[in-house]
Amino acid sequence: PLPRSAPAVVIGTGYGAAVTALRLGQAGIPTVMLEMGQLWDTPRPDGTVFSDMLAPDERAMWFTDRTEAPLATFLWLDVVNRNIRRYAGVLDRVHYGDMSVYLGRGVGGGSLVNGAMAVTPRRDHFAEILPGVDPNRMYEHYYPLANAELGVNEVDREWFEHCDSYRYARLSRKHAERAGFRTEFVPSVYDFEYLKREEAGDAERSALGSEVIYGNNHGKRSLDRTYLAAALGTGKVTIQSLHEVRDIARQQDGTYTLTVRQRDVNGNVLARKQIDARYLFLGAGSVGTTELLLRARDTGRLPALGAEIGQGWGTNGNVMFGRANHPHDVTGLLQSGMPALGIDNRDDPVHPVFAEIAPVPAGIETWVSLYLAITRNPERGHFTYDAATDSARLHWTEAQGQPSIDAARALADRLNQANGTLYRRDLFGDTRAFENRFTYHPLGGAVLGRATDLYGRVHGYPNLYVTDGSLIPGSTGVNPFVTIAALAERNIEHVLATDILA
Ligand code: FAE
Repeated sequence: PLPRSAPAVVIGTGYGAAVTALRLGQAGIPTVMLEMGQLWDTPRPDGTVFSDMLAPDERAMWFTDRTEAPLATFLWLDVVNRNIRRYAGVLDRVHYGDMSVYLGRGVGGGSLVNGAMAVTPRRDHFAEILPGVDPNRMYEHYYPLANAELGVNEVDREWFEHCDSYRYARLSRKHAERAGFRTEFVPSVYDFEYLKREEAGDAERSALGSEVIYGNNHGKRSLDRTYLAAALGTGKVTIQSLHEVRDIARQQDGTYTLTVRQRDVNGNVLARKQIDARYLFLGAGSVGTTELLLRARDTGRLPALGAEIGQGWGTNGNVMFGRANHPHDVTGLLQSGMPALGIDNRDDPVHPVFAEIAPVPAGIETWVSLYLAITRNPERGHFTYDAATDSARLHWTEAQGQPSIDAARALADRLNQANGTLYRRDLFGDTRAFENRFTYHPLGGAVLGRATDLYGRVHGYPNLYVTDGSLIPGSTGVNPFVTIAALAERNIEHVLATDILA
């Protein structure tokens, strides 16, 4: 049961939240974590906790009647998605007009559904996005710390060169080299030794079993196996799943009172509860944290929250595209769902791009080379609170996604010219070659140094902290979770020493 009060409450169980809870627990602070999604630890009779991408069931998505995969169609056919029952599934796609945001739901947040790519940004990019943070300490201490705790590993290069799992990546590398581009190996929190055993037939298939965005049954070091397991191991941290925080208010004495809605996996409301906290940490992700703060401000519960709440949001320049390969260039029937290689054209002065070589784990030869490009789109959106729906509304137009397309096109055109190939126009529902109407990497909304001080303390409210991707102003230049974790490590160390243990 939910206690009536706790010294510290952490909202969410994603990267920022998990790091924060571990360090609070180690410092001996009793901490309650509140997570709206479910705890994914109970296998069905067939042994699976999650469903795969080829036969998704209700576990795949958060309260929707049909799955909504990023590749909407194949040969323009609606063969990708499935009707499902409404249920507290693991992947959410939140729609805001011209933009939709993919999010993980469950104990572990985005770590349950993500591609496991654990990339540390270049120092110059980090210094550019977070100028108030000492990069020396980040690169000497907090990045290595986060990488170690997350269990980041690298693919065996020798195995990579002849395995079946990454034939698709080697093909894209060949095409990239022909176009004069460099590729770079991508570290991962998927256990590459496990992947080797999958390919050898010695282990249950997960990355090789078309599992990724709807969760992995094996092989992935998601947060429930790393930071959250360690946090629970301190004996000071508890996690309440299927508990969604709706409102945050503050008492005269500075205590925060949260209103929490408990639901079952079918969405039935079981109870409304309250919990008081002396220290409150928001780790509900860019979208979740921003919505909670906007609602608190605009309903008058935390009226001193400033105009910076909701600002500085970006897509990390995400844009997806596919190329049509020649018949002799096969990508392979077996494709690891976990990318291991990216095209690194970040030095391009006009269109810097880091393009992950993504799998199409369809189980058939598709002749598609797929990419998720991360571009430096300077456009920023913002959120406002909509009283009618009691939710946050994102202001972002399709035109704001155009710089991402321009950058990706510069790279992709060169790939196609050098290889005599064309775009695939059958993948995104219509005939577009570039899909920029969704993001996997929502960032911003409560930006460090603007909505908060340089350690995530929310302006105007003592003992209220932001710990997650909302601190980062719209871009990391690479996949963001290592940066979110490392920044959370930095901030909680300072907050513990200065505000809590002092
Ligand atoms: P996040 O992980 O989103 O966790 C927030 C948690 O809070 C979630 O569990 C929510 O359910 C919960 N929550 C929200 N609102 C409430 C509320 N009101 N009450 C209670 N709980 C709440 O936050 N990044 C990489 O670096 N590499 C990748 O390979 C990669 N691939 C991705 C693939 C997919 C399909 C997706 C969706 C994302 C991917 N990402 C990847 C992004 C990465 O997962 C994301 O940046 C982080 O998970 C964000 O971490 P946060 O701590 O901000």
